Amino acid sequence: MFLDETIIEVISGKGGEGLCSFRREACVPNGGPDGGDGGKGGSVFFQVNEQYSTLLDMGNNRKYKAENGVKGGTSKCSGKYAEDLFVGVPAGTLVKDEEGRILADLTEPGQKWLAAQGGRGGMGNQHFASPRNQAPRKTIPPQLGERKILHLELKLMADVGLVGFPNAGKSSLVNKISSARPKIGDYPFTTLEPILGIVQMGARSFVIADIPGLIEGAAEGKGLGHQFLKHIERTHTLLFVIDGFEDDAYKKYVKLCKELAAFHPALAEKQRVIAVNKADIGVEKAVKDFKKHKLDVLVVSAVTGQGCKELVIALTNKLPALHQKGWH
Ligand SMILES: Nc1nc2c(ncn2[C@@H]2O[C@H](COP(=O)(O)OP(=O)(O)OP(=O)(O)O)[C@@H](O)[C@H]2O)c(=O)[nH]1
Ligand SMILES: [Mg+2]
Repeated sequence: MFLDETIIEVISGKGGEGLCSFRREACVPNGGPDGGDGGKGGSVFFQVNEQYSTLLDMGNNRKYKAENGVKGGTSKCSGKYAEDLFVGVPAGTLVKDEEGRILADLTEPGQKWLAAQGGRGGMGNQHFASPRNQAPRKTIPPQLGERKILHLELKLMADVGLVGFPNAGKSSLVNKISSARPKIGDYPFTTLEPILGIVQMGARSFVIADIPGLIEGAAEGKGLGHQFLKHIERTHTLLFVIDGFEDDAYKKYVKLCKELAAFHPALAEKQRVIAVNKADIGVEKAVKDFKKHKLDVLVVSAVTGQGCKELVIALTNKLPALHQKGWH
């Protein structure tokens, strides 16, 4: 259900041509054949890169082509091998062919998979002299590169989980800051199952999970949200979404914390960001209450977009160090 997918084209390099040439030196009138072999074409490999968490991190390049091998030289010199091309993919990438057959399941950091084999270099005429033919013009042509269309699929794992009471505006925020378009409604329990969205910020991206609203007693099984708390157990950060228009917003936050701790103490210990939503209709009282309790909050409006950029930056700053490498 939560699939990130893309289709890419990989093309390996053609081998270099083998050369047909003959030794020419002042005192050797009929020099033998000395055409060198062509270099091998570059192969295309996929390699798991831990800095990537979604296929978007691969960038917009949908075509990966390795260089061709270089033609053989005179004096039996071989042409240069082309370098292999390594394409970074996130861990958990499944590679399929156009018919949907699984070709590779790339899970381990650093794991490599040969996506397209570089072509063998051609053979120069140096190899074909025989007693009957001292001046062969024969060469063996190089192998062409391979061209493949590959389908990449990634089962997304959420980095950030949204928690809040029904109607707080979780789905509206997800809608605003991510690629997902969950349903929004002015009634509780609009969201019935978790939805994942990708948030992109510059060259980096992360995954957020919108889950149904929690209600008091969720830990004992009331409402819907508790069934889905397990979906956010593996996230590293929780985004608390609070309806700041409500007078008892701070109290609701405390209740939410209690519910989470009752469900699983580890949830209460996760890093958190608190977003006081609905700034466009007035959240001053709520913000004051949070301040009184020395809690930092971000004031946002999912409707006008106020504070949403700051929210994305705050969430990005919570990404584990590994994710931040290569961040620019
Ligand atoms: N004025 C205003 N209304 C908002 C804002 N964010 C959400 N809403 C409204 O609040 C209502 C609930 O929004 P949702 O995004 O569906 O809330 P939710 O937290 O996902 O709700 P559940 O899925 O039921 O838990 C909708 O009518 C939204 O239009 C906001 O920033 N300002
Ligand atoms: Mg919702």
